[in-house]
Amino acid sequence: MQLVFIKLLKFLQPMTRFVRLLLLFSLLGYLQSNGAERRPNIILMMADDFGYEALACNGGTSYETPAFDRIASQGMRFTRAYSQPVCTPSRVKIMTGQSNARNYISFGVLREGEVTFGNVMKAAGYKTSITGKWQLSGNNSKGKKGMWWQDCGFDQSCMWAYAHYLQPKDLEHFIANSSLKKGKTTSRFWNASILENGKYRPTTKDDFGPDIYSDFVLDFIEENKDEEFFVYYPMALTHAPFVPTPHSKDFSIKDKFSSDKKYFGEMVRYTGYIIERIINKLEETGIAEDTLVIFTTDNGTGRGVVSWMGDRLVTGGKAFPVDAGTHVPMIAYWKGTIEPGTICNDLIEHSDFLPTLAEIGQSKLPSDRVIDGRSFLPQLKGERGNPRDAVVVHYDKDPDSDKPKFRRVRFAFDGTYKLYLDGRMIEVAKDYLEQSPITLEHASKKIRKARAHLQEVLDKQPEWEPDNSTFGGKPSKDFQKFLDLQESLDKGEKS
Ligand SMILES: [Ca+2]
Repeated sequence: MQLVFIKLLKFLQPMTRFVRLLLLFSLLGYLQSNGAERRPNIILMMADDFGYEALACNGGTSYETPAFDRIASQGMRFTRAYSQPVCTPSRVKIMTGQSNARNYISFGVLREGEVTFGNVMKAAGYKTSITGKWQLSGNNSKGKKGMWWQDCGFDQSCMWAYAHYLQPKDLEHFIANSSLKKGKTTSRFWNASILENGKYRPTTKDDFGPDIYSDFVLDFIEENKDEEFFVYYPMALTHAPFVPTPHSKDFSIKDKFSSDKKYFGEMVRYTGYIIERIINKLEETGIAEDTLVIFTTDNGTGRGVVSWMGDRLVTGGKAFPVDAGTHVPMIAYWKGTIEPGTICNDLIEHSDFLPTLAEIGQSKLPSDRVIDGRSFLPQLKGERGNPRDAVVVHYDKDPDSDKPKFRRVRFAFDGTYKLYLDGRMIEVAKDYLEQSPITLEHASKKIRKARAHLQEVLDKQPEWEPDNSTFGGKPSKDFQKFLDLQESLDKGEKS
């Protein structure tokens, strides 16, 4: 090797400095592109309205989730992943790696000019695809513009289309041919309204949207098995309406187009079936070891759905900053890299995904903005990494509203204690409904220390003085309903 190098230097000597440098750089580039290992593919799946308690492998006891349990036993299960309490806030946070305090402006809107993980992975040379639900292109009611998936780095797409995504003639066609009740404009499940690579794709009452979205992912894997790719799959399941799946038994056509909470568990189970289909496809195409699959969800289970975790009753907490609204499942599968059956207790929040993906893709993070997340790639590889000591949730679903439906809150949570910006401190596992804040008067040294630490975390956040005056110091109407339901169920259980 040394001899080759000396010969090379002798060969380069008579040339100008510029030509020498040019040759050296081309050689380095050649070695890098040929010697470098293939960067892993990434498939990120995020279900809709699906709390931690829904999975048997997380200790849930209401539903059978065999596919999820198998995937967890072959991969890594995260016990402390936290989302925003509701859809768009989570979607903005997971895609941009930033706290909502920095870039969330309105429901249904991803602010123009944002850099998403789609942009980051595409810039790194990945083939990209998105499938499922978007909800970020603007809200007609408030006239705020958002971004479309094409602007966010996604080359291929197969999306559930809200009415305003469709051209008037396509919407007319959909309404004329759909099995939905009048007034319901589009469907995400049976007889789904779909835009595939920008074109309206007609479906029938026998087509189940989640099958179409996942078939699209399977085709994308097949077509790109020799490339480096990133699939973002924000799933339509398990949001309302609660409908039977193709695996459900004895259901009528009416059941397909109405909603009954009894189907929630079957939708959960079907979500696992879809993930397993994708993993099987990776095996079949021989790229399972080159592909990281991550499953998580955007927020807690829909309100009114009641589930059990042993003797703990959990009512769906979507849209509330309590545990039932923000504690979400997270499972990673990566054959040959993740030690099967690992449990990771590190705190994870949605902002951590973008830096993790960027590190895997060896791509650059945007340098002109603060990224709040930190990569959990080391943990996936079984290393200690740089786990966070608190998750921060900044929640203001409707910053542009004078009469918000939900309280505006911010908290830091260390996995045991939670401190709100307004000073309330909660020990989560002892007070899931957050009705008995800890009083400092009787607080132990340990609690005082935790509080000081969480206060420090909050102090590092952008300044904010939320206006909650419309609530008059009381819980919001919806939160009161949630508390009442939980209380009546608890009583029923005890009597
Ligand atoms: Ca949601």
